[in-house]
Amino acid sequence: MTRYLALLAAAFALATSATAHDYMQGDIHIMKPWSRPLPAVSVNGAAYMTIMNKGSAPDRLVSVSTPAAKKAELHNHIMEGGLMKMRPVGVVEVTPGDPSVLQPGGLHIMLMGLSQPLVEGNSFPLTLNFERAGSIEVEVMIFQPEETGDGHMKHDKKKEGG
Ligand SMILES: [Cu+2]
Repeated sequence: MTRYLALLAAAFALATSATAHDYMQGDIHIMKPWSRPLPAVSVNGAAYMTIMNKGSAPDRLVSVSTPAAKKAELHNHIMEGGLMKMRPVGVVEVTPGDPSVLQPGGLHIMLMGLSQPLVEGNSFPLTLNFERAGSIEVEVMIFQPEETGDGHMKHDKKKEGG
């Protein structure tokens, strides 16, 4: 009986940590940091999340770092001559009442020079440095997102050259 209860408690803790995957520090609220699983041969990856500012003063995400990659950069996708291209951005503005959504095809955290394969079900730590809220460490969950079918995530891989 005691053993059963212990197992139940462990299962509950696991379920809770998997669903409540949010982080709060100061006015900053970070929701569901995630990354796509990638084969071991992949050099670069990307991390996504939603960042909300619950305060009244604007904040800015100024840099990121992770032991999972040699270098982590803030990137955006822009259309240039009919092609989607990635460009580093200096900072990500986090405006009160206007969530900053990092997602495939848009703003993202570029992981350059992966130090480990991104295996589905695993996770890795990522530190986000904000101008006002300071440093926030989150755990990035690795999973394959369900296809949403809205089409805006699509890349033209032939034109982009990979
Ligand atoms: Cu990028």
